[in-house]
Order: sequence, then C-alpha cells, then structure tokens
Amino acid sequence: MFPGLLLKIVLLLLLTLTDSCWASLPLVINTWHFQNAAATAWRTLRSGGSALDAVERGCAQCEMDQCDGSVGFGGHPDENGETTLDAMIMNGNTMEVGAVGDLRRIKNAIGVARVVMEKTKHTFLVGESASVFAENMGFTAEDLTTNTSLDTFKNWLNNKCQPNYRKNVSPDSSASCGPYKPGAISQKKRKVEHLDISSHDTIGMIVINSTGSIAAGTSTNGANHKVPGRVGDSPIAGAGAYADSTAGGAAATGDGDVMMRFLPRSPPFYLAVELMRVGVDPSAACKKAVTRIKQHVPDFFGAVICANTTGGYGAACNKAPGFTTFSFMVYNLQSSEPVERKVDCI
Ligand code: SD4
Repeated sequence: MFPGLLLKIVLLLLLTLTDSCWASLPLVINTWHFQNAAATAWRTLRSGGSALDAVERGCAQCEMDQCDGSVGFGGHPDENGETTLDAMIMNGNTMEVGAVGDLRRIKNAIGVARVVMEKTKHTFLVGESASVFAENMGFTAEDLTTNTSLDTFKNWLNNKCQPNYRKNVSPDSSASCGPYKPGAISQKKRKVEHLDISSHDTIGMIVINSTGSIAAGTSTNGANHKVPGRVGDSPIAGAGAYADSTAGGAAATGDGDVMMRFLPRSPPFYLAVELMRVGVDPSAACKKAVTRIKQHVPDFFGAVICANTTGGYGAACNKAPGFTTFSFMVYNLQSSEPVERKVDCI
C-alpha cells in the first residue's frame, strides 16, 4: 500500500509543477525543432563562451543547416528570385542591439548583426549597404541562390506569381505577375495572407548563462516571394526578440508583417519581458503577448518563447489554419541533450 500511496503523491506533485518550477541555469531555448542549434549554443556555453557567443553560434548553426529552408541561404527567394536575410542579436546586460535587414550575398547574417553591435555605434544596417559593410568587415560574399531556391522561384513564376504580397496594383496581383503599377483600391475584402506555415520557421533563441546574463537573437530569410526590400519583424528589437538580464528574454516567429505592427502601441514581445519583470510566469507572459495581437488579427500566424531570470521558460502560439501546436527546444541541466517541447496554440 505504502509504495502505491507514495507513487500517487509523487505523481500529484509532478502534475502540479509548472515548467518554471523546473527552472535552472544555464538555459538555452529556441523556436521550432532546431535541435542542432540548441546543441551548438549549449556547447558554446559549456566551453566557456558567453550568452552572446552561444546565441550567435546557435543561430549561425541554423544558418549553415538552412533550417527548414527558412533560415540562411538558398531559401525563400524574393520576387526577383534572390534570397536575402534578416537577423539580430541583443545583449541583455548592456541593452545593445546589432541587426541587419535585407542582407545580400552573406550567409552568416547573425555574425554580421553582432559586428554591427560591436564594431559600430549603430544598431541596424540594411540592404546593399549592409552587405558592403559585411564584405568590408571580412565576411565572404557568396551567391545565396541554390537549385532549391531557383526551383521555388521558377514554380512561383509558372504559377502566375502566387502567392503574392502586392495589393491594389495593376495588373491584379492575385492573378498575374508584374511589373506592377499602382491600381485602384479594391473594394473586395482581401483574404488574409498567411505565410506558408509549412515552410517558414525563423530561429529565435534566448540564452541565459549560469550567472544570469541573458542574450537573444534571431535569423531568417523572411517571407517566401516577398517584395524586394521587405524586412520582417525578426531583426527588430522588441518585435523579433528582446533580452534584459534584469527581467528575461523573448523571441518570436511567424508572420512578421502582422507581428511587427504592434510594437509601437503594445509591444508584444517587449511586453512579455516587462510582464516577467513583475513576476508573471513565462508561459503566461508569452500568452499575454500573443493575445494582444490576436485581439486585432484573430488568425495571425505566430508564436513566442519566453524565459525569466531564473531559467523558467514557456511559449505560446496563436491558433491559425494549419497551425495548432508549436514546438520549441530547451536545453538546461535537467537533460543531457536538447529536449523538444510543445504547446497548444490559444
Ligand atoms: C518574417 N517572422 O520575416 C519572419 C518569418 C518567420 O517563422 O518567423 N517565420 O516575417
């Protein structure tokens, strides 16, 4: 009888424990199932690297692995068939940020973001000038096009350039390729444009070292068939990711064209960190951030991961067509390898 009772008590205890109760430092957490990235970040920390080093190398791993075709070279060509990259890194001790958007020809976007942070007094460089900056800082210039991205581009052209991010143009962008000119404002209710959920998975990563230094970062090749010049939410501090060693970290993935709009009024991921500062549990903070956007765009595609200063963590996602659960990776002292966690979307 006694062992049975003991087992019940243990089970009950386990059930009532939340993720934050398992909190421990150091912690690596990243969006999606990108196990290699988590392992690289963890290895970096364990071999004496800083939280920033871990974020940079973890995200760079995904850039090299071309995670899900959504990170790094050879994925998501724009309307001209070119792959361009967005990335950012944030130091939660100093609140410094380095970011690049619409980066061309350079594979290691998060590396360039870090150089922007550490070798300039700026925060964010974009486009051709960012690429020339990177070349001048020693990054190798390479063609980011692969056979895969070329095929994706050709298929898109053959499919009358669908899906398409233009609106109110002539010819009608829902039926024809460009070049486009401004057209009449359509009275038709536009169908909500979703990114292709099956193939767009930005890496967002938060790392906290054993002394509580927090860093966060993102890297992505953005939206498939984007209008050239488009920069998403990922390189924007407070939208793509945020880190503050006195409060916590958050990082996002999803439809950046929707998510970045909420930054000035009710910053969603900055908000999550501020909630954790006043003691809100990471899962609840993540949910609150998602709920803010959901009030305006009920079926937006997006998810966020959150971690507090003690290594508690959580995630939340918004239920959208084809998207009901969200996976993320966690690596801390509770396991000897990265563990995939899942949450149901709200
Ligand atoms: C973007 N937020 O450029 C990125 C895409 C993404 O998961 O997160 N995909 O809009």
